[in-house]
Amino acid sequence: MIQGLRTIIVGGAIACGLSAAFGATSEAQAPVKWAGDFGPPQGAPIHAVLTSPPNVPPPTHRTVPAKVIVELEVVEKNMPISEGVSYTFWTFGGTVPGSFIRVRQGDTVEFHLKNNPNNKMPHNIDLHGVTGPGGGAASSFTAPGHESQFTFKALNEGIYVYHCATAPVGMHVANGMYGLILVEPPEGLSKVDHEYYVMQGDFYTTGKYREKGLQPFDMEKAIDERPTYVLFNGAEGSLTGDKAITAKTNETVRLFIGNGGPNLVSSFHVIGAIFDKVRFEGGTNTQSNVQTTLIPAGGAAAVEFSTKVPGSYVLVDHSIFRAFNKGALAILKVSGPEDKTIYSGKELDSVYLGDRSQPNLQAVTTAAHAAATGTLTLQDQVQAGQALFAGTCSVCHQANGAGLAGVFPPLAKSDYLGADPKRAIGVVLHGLTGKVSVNGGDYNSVMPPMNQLNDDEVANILTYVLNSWGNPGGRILTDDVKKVRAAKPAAPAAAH
Ligand code: HEC
Ligand SMILES: [Cu+2]
Repeated sequence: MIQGLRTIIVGGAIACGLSAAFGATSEAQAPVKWAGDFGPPQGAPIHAVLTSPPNVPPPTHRTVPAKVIVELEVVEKNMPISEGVSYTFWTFGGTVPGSFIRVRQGDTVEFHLKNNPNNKMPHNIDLHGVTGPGGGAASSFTAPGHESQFTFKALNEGIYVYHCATAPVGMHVANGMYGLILVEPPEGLSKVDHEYYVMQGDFYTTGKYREKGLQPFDMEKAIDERPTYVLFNGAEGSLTGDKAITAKTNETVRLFIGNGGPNLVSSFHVIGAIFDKVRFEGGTNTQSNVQTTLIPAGGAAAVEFSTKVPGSYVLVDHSIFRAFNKGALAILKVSGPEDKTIYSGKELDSVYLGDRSQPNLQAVTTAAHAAATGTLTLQDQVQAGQALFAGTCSVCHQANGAGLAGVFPPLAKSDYLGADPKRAIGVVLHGLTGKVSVNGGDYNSVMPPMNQLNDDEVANILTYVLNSWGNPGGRILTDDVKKVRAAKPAAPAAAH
């Protein structure tokens, strides 16, 4: 009875949600606890239509909750990021942003995350539309050549970001691991002539803006929040020229605009258009007559406007250097007859084209304090190193150092480590690729450089490793790390 009351109060915010909830309750004979839960899925399971940007799947046109199966594959691949410049993107479904997913509020979503066997990294997915730990991240951690499955009920309607949340999280996001999932309200969204999918992201390469060739990821720039590129849909020119999105005059356009970040907040603006309606922050409320809408990193909005005058409308991040000097520029081309009463002519086209997780922090604090007082004992180092290991290395080598057969070599009793403990410093700073043999097992994979760690941190992590899980003991000092770092400049944090 009390729970029923709760449904009424919570559901009262959305009239349609309320009536649908009631309908489902009486049919299914099961009490429904939360607004947005319209009872068990009905009918045969449906395979979700996934689309690549800038396309959006069609409306579900459903009036009852269904079981929806989503199959998403993570693919690591080289793609152009600008003219003559390529980058190793990590993608959900082969594109940046990842495939667009569309479900209806109340749907039960069975999610399959596949990690392509040619990939080098483990990945997972955190969907902001999920109610549950990590938004699914906890249940979807997937090694290369594996598949994970978890199920959630889409309780809240809205337009939600999803992203990879595997450590180092910032690096996975910076490499393009984000996308959007739309949870339609039960009555669907209002009909429009065009829906498009555009997502902003900031990118960090060791070379300068438009420096040619395959450009590696630059962890230092990422930490300093100094992007080389700020882009819509993962590449300069992804939505200009022949690839511009299009509409005719006197049509309605809805843009689902996401911001994957990892760092920047977008001041999203369409030059020459006023948004009639904005679902700001992706939520239920709308705002009218908006010029520029803020889209936080890890957030999204749906903007709507009508095309009254033909011409090229330029989508920008109005933090304007990003548009003209870092690539944050896309075009909506509107064709059709002029309406001189609204606009006289003369287009503007040519003018404008021109993780640290808590344990880590604690560890750093402990170590910094210890260093400041000159009391960094072996025990201090091991303790600081343990927390850092948990936040940095355990995602691959596992918390108990056992690794993952055939994918990540063990650090526990590692004969590779035992043969020469100090070479582990180079492994952490510069990464490791190519064939290695550890305890009789062969590995031929990639460990990305961890050169975001400072000398203290590397020393402490390795001291912890050497003193754990039956390893021989020993100590790595900050000075040892300093020497290795100086001897060979840290390779860019590339992961290919
Ligand atoms: C993204 C996954 C990943 C992370 C994170 C990672 N490693 Fe590795 N590590 C690997 C892989 C893969 C190899 C084997 C590389 C190869 O096949 O050439 C490896 C190899 C090693 C080796 C040499 C082989 C062995 O087992 O003794 C050491 C030592 C090592 N890693 C230490 C670390 C430490 C310390 C950290 C944290 C600072 C860390 N790794 C973080 C994936 C990772
Ligand atoms: Cu990932």
